[in-house]
Amino acid sequence: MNNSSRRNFLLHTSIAAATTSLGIGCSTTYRTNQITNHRPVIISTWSFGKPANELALQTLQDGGSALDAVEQGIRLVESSGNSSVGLSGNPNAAGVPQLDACIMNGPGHRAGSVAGIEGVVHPITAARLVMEKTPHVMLVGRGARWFSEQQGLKTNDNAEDKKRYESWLKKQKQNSLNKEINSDNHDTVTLIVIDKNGDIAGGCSTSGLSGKIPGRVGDSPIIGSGLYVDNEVGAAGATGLGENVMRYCASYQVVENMRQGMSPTKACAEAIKRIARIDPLGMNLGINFIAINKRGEFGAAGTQANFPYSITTKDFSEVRKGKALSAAYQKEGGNEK
Ligand code: SD4
Repeated sequence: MNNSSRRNFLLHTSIAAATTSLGIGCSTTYRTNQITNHRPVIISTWSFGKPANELALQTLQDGGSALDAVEQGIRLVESSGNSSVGLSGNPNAAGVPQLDACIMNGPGHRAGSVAGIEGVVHPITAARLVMEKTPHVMLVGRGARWFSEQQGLKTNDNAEDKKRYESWLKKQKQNSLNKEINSDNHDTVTLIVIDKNGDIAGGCSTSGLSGKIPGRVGDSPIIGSGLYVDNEVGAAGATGLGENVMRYCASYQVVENMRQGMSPTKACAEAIKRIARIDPLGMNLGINFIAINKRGEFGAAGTQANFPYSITTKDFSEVRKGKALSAAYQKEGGNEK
């Protein structure tokens, strides 16, 4: 395909995708008297999510959609020099940061993702463009990079910073590839927004496990694993060892738990307990979840003690601790009664 026919293909397919999505719209099953005045609410993983939440809130206040807010918030983390998000993220075993990201919009139940993408400054925007401009959900590797370039996204191939790689290598040299999978060498920004009308959007962005085998893809770009949004019920997202999330479609499970009536914190905790009952690792999973329901109630839980998550509303913006399942109970959880 030459460049112009490729462009035509993308244009044609984006029209097809837009047309298809018009027919899929979800209607809410929540009665209006269940809606509280919590909204808008923005929740994200880790303390570095707080400035991202605040930018997301500003985006809403400036008239942007929940989806715009998610994208802007995550872009901030991607360009903040974070060691596990964006091109400043830790490299894989070949010295290259390979990035994963996804985005999901509640209205229309649409999603886009990129995995194993190299040299693209804002993978979250690439994921959004996959959702909006193609009939596909996921693009990987060189194809994802090619598509990003076609869409005019900023690239930077100097991210393979030799010094950074060497210093990282020095720290890692006593570890085998398997040993490197631990809770100290990875973090993901997962950010979820519910706007004042109750529409929900979410996204994830990460460089994944540092020192991963090139081509390894984690849970973050996998819809239902690292993130799931259901505009009728709520949304959930993950951070931690992707291998222990993606084998259980865990974010989907958290949302389904909320559908059954569980609060967000309980929904996260029960999903983890369910995995731990089956998994040979037991509670030693290295996984954490955030969740929000249609009413704007939020919560978090993880196998990590003191898992920090960030929460922002028009009244406050702060870092809280998720409910810890494998450590002594502390004052944790969300805002549910
Ligand atoms: C992954 N879940 O690639 C990501 C990494 C992460 O906290 O979230 N770390 O497995």
